[in-house]
Amino acid sequence: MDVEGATSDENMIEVSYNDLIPNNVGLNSDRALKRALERWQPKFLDWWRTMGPDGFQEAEVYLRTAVGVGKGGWAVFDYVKMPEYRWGILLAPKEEGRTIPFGKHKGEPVWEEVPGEYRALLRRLIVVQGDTEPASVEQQRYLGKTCPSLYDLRNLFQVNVEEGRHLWAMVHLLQKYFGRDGREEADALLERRSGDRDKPRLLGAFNEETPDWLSFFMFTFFTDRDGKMQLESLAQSGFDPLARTTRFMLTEEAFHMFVGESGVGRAIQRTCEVMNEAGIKNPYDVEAVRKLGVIDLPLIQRKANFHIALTRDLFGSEISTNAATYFNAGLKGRYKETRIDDDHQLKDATYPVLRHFNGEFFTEKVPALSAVNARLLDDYSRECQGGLDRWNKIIKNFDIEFTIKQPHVAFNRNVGEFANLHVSTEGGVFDEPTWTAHREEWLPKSEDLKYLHDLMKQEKKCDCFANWISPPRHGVNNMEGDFEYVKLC
Ligand code: BYC
Repeated sequence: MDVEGATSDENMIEVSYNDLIPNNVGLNSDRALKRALERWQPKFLDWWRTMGPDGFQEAEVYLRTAVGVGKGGWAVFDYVKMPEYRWGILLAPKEEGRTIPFGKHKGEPVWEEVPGEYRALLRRLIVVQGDTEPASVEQQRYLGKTCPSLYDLRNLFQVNVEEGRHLWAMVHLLQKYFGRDGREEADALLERRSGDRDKPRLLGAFNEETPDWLSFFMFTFFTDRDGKMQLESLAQSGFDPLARTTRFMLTEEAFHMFVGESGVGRAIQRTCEVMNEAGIKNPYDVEAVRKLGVIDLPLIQRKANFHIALTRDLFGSEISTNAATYFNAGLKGRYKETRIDDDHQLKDATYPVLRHFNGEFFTEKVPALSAVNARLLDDYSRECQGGLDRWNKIIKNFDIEFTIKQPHVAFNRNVGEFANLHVSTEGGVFDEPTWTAHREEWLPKSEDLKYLHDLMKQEKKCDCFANWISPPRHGVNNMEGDFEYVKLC
């Protein structure tokens, strides 16, 4: 791949690809950091080879690599073997004169070094963020074996290598700013394993399996969107290296959500097409729909219910002293903080939070500072709805009566306000046995998972797609339909 050295485009001049570790952080002038990262690199590659995509390490994949951090043209596309991907350390350009945009230090110049009093808090935030990146690669490790097309296989690998780059981004912060404990944390990021009882990943959703491609698309739609919201909140940080790092990560994140939204959309499209051709009007005639080898809409709804609830847990408790501390300290802001019209300190502000008491839901105005997580979750739900509306439009175009909905916010939660409740997708509060008796109406059941498992067969001919999914509207980087996205060896 031709990304040697700096290019003449003004958007790309900052990134050096001649170095062992591509970077725009002047690594050559910081020998201690360079050595630490070069020591970590073989451990990362070892992890990638053992925990990255299983069976595809030698395949040539048509991947994009970030080569600049400017507004236009920041990536190149070419065939790469994944272990040879140029994982780089890229920070968004520095904004001269930037001040801390929120919290008790609002208006002070941003920090270039870690403030001693916030060292532990910052390290925790960076470690939690960093832990999710390799976790998702581990979760998606076996999906290549059942890819519905080479186009989708390539997109999976693109997502995987970029999650790997996001891990590098967090490791750079840990090693540059946190000394010996930062180096230890960087090593531990490669030692925990998704789903491992003894050394699990830190957050719940990252220990779940991603057993099939519908799960993968749901994960990239719902869970990567949490990633986007959390990164956006960290991009507001008064610790400028974290803000600049996460700002650049966000440019890559958009593609991951595209993979999710378009993937589920293409599955819906195909189901509706096939139902129409066969003259099936009733989406609940699951047996007839499954006979045609596509995914019935009620199953898509159950999968969505599962992934939404799991992802909502990633926002932490709706009312959280941790979140208040992060905000007050200027470490983690709200979504699009600088566009919010208030004092950015939340001195007297309140925020309405949905709560529960004795079988009843009610809204309570609580100090806005303690409701930062609740607000982010509300922003998230609004954003998700946009995607659901687009999926529903596909269904409507086929004249099929079915609407994919977000379940009630208290449905199937394990973290926060509603953790110990048994709530239906419609918001009914039940005792545990009643809830369990209805569980299979709301969440995928074992026969659903078996059906999906049996449906997913690898399709590796160029321009061919598994029966359950429609082709995309456009190829990657405008490539024609018969383009060989992955050269399998
Ligand atoms: N599972 O006050 P609380 C992404 C812990 S995704 C297990 O409720 P807080 C990506 C919490 O750590 C985005 N434990 O919540 C997507 C705390 O423990 P400690 C990842 C959980 O702290 C796809 C305790 O419960 N980034 O990037 O306000 C592919 C009480 O905490 C969970 C971030 O999350 C859970 N679900 O908020 C690849 C941003 N939830 O400290 C990548 C960084 C909470 O008492 N992290 N706990 O031992 C944060 O901002 C916050 O840590 C959280 C939690 C939002 C996660």
